[in-house]
Amino acid sequence: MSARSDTTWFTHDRFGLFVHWGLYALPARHEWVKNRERLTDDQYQVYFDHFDPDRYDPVEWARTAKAAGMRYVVLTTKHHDGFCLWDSALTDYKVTRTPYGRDLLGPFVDACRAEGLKVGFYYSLIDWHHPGFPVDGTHPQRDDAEFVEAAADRDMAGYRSYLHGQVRELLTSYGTIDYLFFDFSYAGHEEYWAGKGADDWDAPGLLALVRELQPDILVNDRTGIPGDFITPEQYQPSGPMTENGRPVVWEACQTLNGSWGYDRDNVDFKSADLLIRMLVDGVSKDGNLLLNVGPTGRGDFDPRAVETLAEIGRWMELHERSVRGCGPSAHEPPADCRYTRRGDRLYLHLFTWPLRHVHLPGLAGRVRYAQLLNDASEIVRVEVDPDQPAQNTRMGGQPDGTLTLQLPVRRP
Ligand code: FHN
Repeated sequence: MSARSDTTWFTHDRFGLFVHWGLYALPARHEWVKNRERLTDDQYQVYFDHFDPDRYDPVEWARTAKAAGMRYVVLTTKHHDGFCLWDSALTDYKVTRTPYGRDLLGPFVDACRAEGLKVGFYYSLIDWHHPGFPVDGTHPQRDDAEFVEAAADRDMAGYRSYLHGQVRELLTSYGTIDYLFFDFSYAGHEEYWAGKGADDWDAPGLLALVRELQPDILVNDRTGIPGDFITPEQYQPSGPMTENGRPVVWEACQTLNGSWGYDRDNVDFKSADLLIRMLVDGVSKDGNLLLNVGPTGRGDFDPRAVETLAEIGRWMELHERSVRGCGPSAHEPPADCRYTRRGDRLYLHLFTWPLRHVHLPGLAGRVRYAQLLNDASEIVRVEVDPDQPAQNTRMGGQPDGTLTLQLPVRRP
């Protein structure tokens, strides 16, 4: 078990930006395009030969993230296709050999730091390009016998050494890195593939290396052994998450439209309203939200993503204090509501509207003042006096210590 880092900044910040960017931005139809369409290295090479993101502007990325209320940014340094966004000494399959010709990570790190954002790297354990990696379980469609035999003869030990070497490069070339998202371990599947997990990566050795090089870094759980936080993907846990009965730090990662990489023709974007609810829901359950954008092959954020993040930012301008530094409340909220709490402040989030009243069990006599966050206008409390049940009922209160709030007709 590797020592765990201090997660205070992480559970304070609550909201981060995930960026999936690489060669797959050019086909622009999902970051798994090489797998899903069974593209050979030669067929995929065309994207390498035309990768030249002339509009790449990590300062703009960082400012967009910050304006949305995000306080850390996680960029794919290498995804499953094996393409490296930095000048790795261990491979030629890297951005400095493409027409773009320059390191992408250094400017990204500098831009995030300049905006006061924490820096995160994503690194794929899976590598469909490296000759040593047995491309087995990551090609679920490729169940043909000769494929499985071919996978069996790969030099996994050689790949493991490459993997550790690249992680060393990433954690020694760009100063302090705050967060590391490894991706991902997967179980075997009967006759199809052997699967890959902690033993294949030498996860204990890998995490020991990570903590030696970056003692304060936060590492996720996807090497196959526990890290500093767990990573529910594209779903919201039903409550605070635990491991062996103990609360664990967690972060849900979500796409805007079901694709992590830029997916030009996918119009199925989640609304800002839904994403804000996911953020609030997560905080109410002591979790974070890592929301993803897939930049285009020229380096721009998808304009649809920019608008969604801007709308979230407008909400955060007025409501940030109900998310930042907040966590769960011991009180059970009413249906379609969430509580977030920070110190003696309790924030009630109403997921349905309009309502004339909302009844808050167990809070009678415990709330000194209630206000709307957007304009600080008072919300009238209908106090409940257990000694005057008749009075309470007439005033719309409940004789069970429930606090009733009278809500404005106009939605804030
Ligand atoms: O296969 C990847 C996927 O492309 C994406 O990077 C997500 C992000 O968490 N992780 C894997 C799927 O779980």
